Amino acid sequence: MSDTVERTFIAIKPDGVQRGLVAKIIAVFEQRGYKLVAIKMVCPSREHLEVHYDDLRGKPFFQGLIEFMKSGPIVAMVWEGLDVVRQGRKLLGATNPLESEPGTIRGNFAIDTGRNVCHGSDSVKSAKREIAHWFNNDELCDYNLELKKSIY
Ligand code: RTP
Repeated sequence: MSDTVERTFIAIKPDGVQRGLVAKIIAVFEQRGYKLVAIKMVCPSREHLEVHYDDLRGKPFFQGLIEFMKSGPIVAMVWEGLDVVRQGRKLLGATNPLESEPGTIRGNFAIDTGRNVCHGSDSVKSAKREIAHWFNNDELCDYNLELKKSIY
């Protein structure tokens, strides 16, 4: 992978998995033209989730958030492409679903901040930390997207 190509960590939270939204969320990123370089279904430990959400430890909703994230499997993914960290957040929509625009994933599928279907890294620095936290290097695939690009 070239250093100039970004990667971001996107997770489909337990509510997104249980509501059968996995394929729809993947399609949003695929159709935009981003490249899926890693994917797995996981039931992470409390400790793993607490490290993932380390910057929110002081928040009143922290324990509830961890309980919710432990309530079922999560689909963890890494997506690659130009500006994918910022664009990924746009595709997800605002954290508070009441502020997320229709057409975004949260704007289409969520009405509750605590059940907002998906997570996306909020900066390139966070993305690097989160990808390393959820994936081993040998789980990240390098492949050529030329064939797919030529379809569009
Ligand atoms: P995420 O990490 O899940 O992508 O969400 P985010 O960056 O958009 O928002 P963040 O502030 O990092 O919050 C992480 C998740 O915590 C839940 N939350 N609940 N009850 C509340 O006021 C509240 N605020 C945040 C949401 O599920 C949010 O996605």
